[in-house]
Amino acid sequence: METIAFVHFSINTFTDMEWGYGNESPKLFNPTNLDCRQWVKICKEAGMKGIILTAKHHDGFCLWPSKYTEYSVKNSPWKKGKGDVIREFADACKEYDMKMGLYLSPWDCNHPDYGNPKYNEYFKKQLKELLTNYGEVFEIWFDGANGGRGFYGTDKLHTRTIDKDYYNWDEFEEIVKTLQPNCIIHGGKIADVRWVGNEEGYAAKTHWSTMHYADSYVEDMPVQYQLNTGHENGIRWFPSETDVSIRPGWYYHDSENHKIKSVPKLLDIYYESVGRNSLLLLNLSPNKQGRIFREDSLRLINWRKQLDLDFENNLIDNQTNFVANNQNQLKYAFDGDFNTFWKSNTEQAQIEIDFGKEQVFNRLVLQEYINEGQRIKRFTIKALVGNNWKNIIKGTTIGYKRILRLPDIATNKLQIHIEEALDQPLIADISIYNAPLVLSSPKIERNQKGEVSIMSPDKSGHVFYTLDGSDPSKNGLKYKAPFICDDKVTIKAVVINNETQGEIAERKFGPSKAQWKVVRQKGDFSKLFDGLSETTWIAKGDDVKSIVVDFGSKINISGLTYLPDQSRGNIGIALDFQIQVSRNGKHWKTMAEGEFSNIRNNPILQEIGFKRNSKVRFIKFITKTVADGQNALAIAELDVLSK
Ligand code: FUL
Repeated sequence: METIAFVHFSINTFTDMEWGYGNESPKLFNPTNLDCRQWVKICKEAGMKGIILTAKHHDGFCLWPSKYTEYSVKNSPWKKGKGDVIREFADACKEYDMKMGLYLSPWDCNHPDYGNPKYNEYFKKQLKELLTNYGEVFEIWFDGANGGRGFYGTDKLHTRTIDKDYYNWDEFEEIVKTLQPNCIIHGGKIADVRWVGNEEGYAAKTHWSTMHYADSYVEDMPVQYQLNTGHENGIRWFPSETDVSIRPGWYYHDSENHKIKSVPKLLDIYYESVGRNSLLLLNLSPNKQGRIFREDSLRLINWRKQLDLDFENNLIDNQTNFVANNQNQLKYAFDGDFNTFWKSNTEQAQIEIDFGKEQVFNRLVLQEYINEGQRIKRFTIKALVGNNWKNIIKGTTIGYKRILRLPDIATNKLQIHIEEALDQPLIADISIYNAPLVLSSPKIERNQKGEVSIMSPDKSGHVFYTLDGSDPSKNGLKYKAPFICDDKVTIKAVVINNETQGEIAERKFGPSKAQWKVVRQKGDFSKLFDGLSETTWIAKGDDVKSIVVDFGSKINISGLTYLPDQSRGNIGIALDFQIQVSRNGKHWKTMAEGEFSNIRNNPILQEIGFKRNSKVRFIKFITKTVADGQNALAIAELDVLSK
């Protein structure tokens, strides 16, 4: 299927949360203009082959009028309690010939029985409802996040944990496979597809569709890493799904409207998921109206348009000649048909492609015939440059699809050397393209001194910017070198190359940080305030669970932002917070307290707003729990909110 969509829409859309606690009133669910047809139509145009909708998220609120709970659309004002989002969604999918999938969270913060065995019965009944009443379901998504803080039908926020055998997975599987024999299961012990190990949108370059069963995973290696690469000798066909959101969060938040991923970023995600033998599951977040926001849909459609351009013209045509170690049925590797294949007679293989004239290319698509497994382990691509064969790139796995993104290469001839494989390679298809240039969206940064830099990897073209929130244009300010702008400001920038314009980047900055210091602690604090998400302050030790910042003078603030470590290892992620402020560094007042939702899997910028503005000189960020029990607290950037 290559690309499918996720839709996160529920009570969280109305409470501005990522993880609800299960006590949010169903009365809050009231989309003013819900239109599932709009979601499906956009996804169809964006080339998605299926859509998975959150029927029930961790808060327990049901988008359908389940017979087994009152916590659903039937107690919401939407359509006077007579509505059924799943029905509307199913009808829309049918109308547009789109495959329908459903997400059903096992974790349920609303249900009083959650945590004791009885809850399994409730879950099974809900599963049956969803798999019986709405037509064919191509995938059911059971989320891995399980147990935590919620109200669970009480009036107290508390934590419930479950043991590892809590769910009756075998019974769930029987229900799914009986009611919907073709339905793919994500999650739990009965999964058919695996999570890719992150929510950032990438599979590892070496990516096997095979894995061992969980009890044979490699010890002392993070599970997330193993999911990201797979196991070369895994005995189980367990391909991955790369789930990532078009926005920082999974649900819609007004505050993230300027953080929708750019087309170049979405292209990177495609190339690092589909292009690495994974399936892309890209999330959309309908807003309170119940519609996908204009900007998100434009990004999505423009992304697909660009992909269509990238793969518009296969440079392999009637003029192209091929030679291989085994000439027999070689044409099947070039017929654009995934169901036919060329089989090498040896485990090492070599294919030469002769264009018959010079061609410029920058994309090479390789596909194995996976019906008989994934076999290729190592390969090298060579091109004839002048009279010499030059190594262009070395790679490892291929699988269903591997897309190599290369700099422009001009050549008459190309060679694919398969150097190592688990068995004789079966090549389903090879195609070659010359994708057009896509201008990047520039990166805007401000350091502690207030110096602003605007960077773009595009050598051709110039950067233009504005400081007043308006859209930059060719006639506006042209960026030449870093400049000082040390106050609250919104900066927008764009790359323009003759008539071609990239996507506008936008950053909002708060008050000056020039005088900010950290009190009573060691370490390189410059990393906390340098405006760079890739540098991180790390404090090791059990006792380091807090940090105090002195602003140098009193400033007016309305909250704090915390950017967790952004490296792929994600060290020292705080799971909860308490924020205190002080005018003098002696008397402290607590302004906010709570847990970060989904921060372990999706360590995006966390914004903690205060109920009131406060004029203070000191701020203290305290955490009780660091992810994975680590003895370290790491912060890529600390900043304040100021209204
Ligand atoms: C995660 C959940 O906790 C998020 O809220 C989201 O639904 C994502 C797809 O999976 O584990």
